[in-house]
Amino acid sequence: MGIIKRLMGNSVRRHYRARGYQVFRGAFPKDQISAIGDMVHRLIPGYSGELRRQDGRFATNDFFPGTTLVRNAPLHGHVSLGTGLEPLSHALCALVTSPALADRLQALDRASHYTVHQTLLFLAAQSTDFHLDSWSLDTAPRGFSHTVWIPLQDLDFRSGVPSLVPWPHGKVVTEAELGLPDDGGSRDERYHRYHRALYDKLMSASPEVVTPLLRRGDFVVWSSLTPHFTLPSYPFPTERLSLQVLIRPTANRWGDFLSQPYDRTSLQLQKVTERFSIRQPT
Ligand SMILES: O=C(O)CCC(=O)C(=O)O
Ligand SMILES: [Fe+2]
Repeated sequence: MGIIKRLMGNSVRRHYRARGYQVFRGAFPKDQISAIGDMVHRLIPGYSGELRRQDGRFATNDFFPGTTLVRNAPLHGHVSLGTGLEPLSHALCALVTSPALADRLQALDRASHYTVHQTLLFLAAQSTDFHLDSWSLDTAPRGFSHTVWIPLQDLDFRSGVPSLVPWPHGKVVTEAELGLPDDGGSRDERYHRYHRALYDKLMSASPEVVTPLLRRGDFVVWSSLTPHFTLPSYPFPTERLSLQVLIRPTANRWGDFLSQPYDRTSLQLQKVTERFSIRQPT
């Protein structure tokens, strides 16, 4: 590796460690991103079949009332979508297993192989509440899995974009530290209780947040423990083509915020390139 590349690697690594997120500009060819965005826009809203959705179930498009804006985001589109959507699925797979992505993740954590656990294809702006992605996927110990968030069109402050609370990498605030019981209640209750308490704690310190305004070819990555939420879009609802990818370094064991570790499905890994494997959905 050349000296310039190594120095740049060191500076993004330091930034990621200190702040728990990193913006990469011009990482992917604009044409590649535009082509995917066009396909999504052209193929998904008019698709009448069932696709796997964010909740894991198969369902047809659910539109915001009176619009053609799809609100139930397709899940794992990089593995498969419906008949006729194969070119889109291949393009998503190529994007999330690209050397361009591996190079940039490697600049953050120096891992040599990554496993893609999940993709979510958002067609419309989300209204995601304050949360940590660790509750969906994390490594064991926590903090080393990444969320890669890739806009598939140019976005601005009205687009309903994710916003991040800068967060030291690997910093865990436990339920106990928030004064919460760590065994009472269902997972759902614990999720809501935890995030409410963490939110209150952060708000009491008047935090500054970071809202990257990304263009085609850029992406942002944040760590599993970095708190974030979605800003409102104007108008609402609005089209906002984007891809969320949950990725971990393959060498790390994995689980989620509560289950440390949990990795009982390692058998379902499929190596797709020298640097990426994909976890097959169950
Ligand atoms: O797409 C968004 O607005 C945020 C979604 C989110 O929380 C995530 O990708 O982890
Ligand atoms: Fe998230």
